Amino acid sequence: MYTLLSGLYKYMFQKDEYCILILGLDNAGKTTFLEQSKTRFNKNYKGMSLSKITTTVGLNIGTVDFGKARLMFWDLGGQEELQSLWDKYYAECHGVIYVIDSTDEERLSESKRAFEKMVTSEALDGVPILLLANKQDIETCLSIPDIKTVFSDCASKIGRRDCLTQACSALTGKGVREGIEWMVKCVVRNVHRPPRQRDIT
Ligand SMILES: Nc1nc2c(ncn2[C@@H]2O[C@H](COP(=O)(O)OP(=O)(O)OP(=O)(O)O)[C@@H](O)[C@H]2O)c(=O)[nH]1
Ligand SMILES: [Mg+2]
Repeated sequence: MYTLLSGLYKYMFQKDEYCILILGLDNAGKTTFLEQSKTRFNKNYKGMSLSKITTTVGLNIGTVDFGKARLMFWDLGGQEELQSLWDKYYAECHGVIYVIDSTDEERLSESKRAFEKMVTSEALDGVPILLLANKQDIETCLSIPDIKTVFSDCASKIGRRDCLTQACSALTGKGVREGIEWMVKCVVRNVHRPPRQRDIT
């Protein structure tokens, strides 16, 4: 009887919380992606105007619920001097969304270097990674195959964890739902990083 009641309590008043880091170079579109996600998935969220977003110096936080799962997003600043802060969050996170500016061919190798450094961190072993090829609404952007080719030599470092490259426009919202739904599926099935239980009363 106790087990039944505690199970019912958990079902009704607790969420499985998963922390998702949003990383990538400055100007990639991380905060725009976070705002777009909050607006799309939270019915009563009155989003800020996407054009008013400025560069992130600290940390932006946002949550999105998917049934019993709650994703807690941590959006960090991508400027070079802020990248040294990224690894402080690795041990606590359940998934990483790595945002690439598909229009910035010049900085693509810089983005790849930052990605490689991140993905080789032991504290992120087995954590699913979503590579978001952002700004696909701009006609002159690099295609997904082009980006995959540049990142292909990271394959051995990515290893056997879940990893997906997803075309996206944080500005228009295209690809945002697909990316987040994929991430939910991956973090829920990853037994190596169980969620935190959070009361929602
Ligand atoms: N066209 C287009 N512009 C975008 C898209 N996503 C973001 N932007 C623009 O790119 C610029 C940077 O966006 P942010 O979301 O601030 O980038 P960020 O990655 O959070 O940057 P930092 O906070 O400095 O690390 C802004 O002018 C956005 O409007 C997109 O999908 N399409
Ligand atoms: Mg930002």
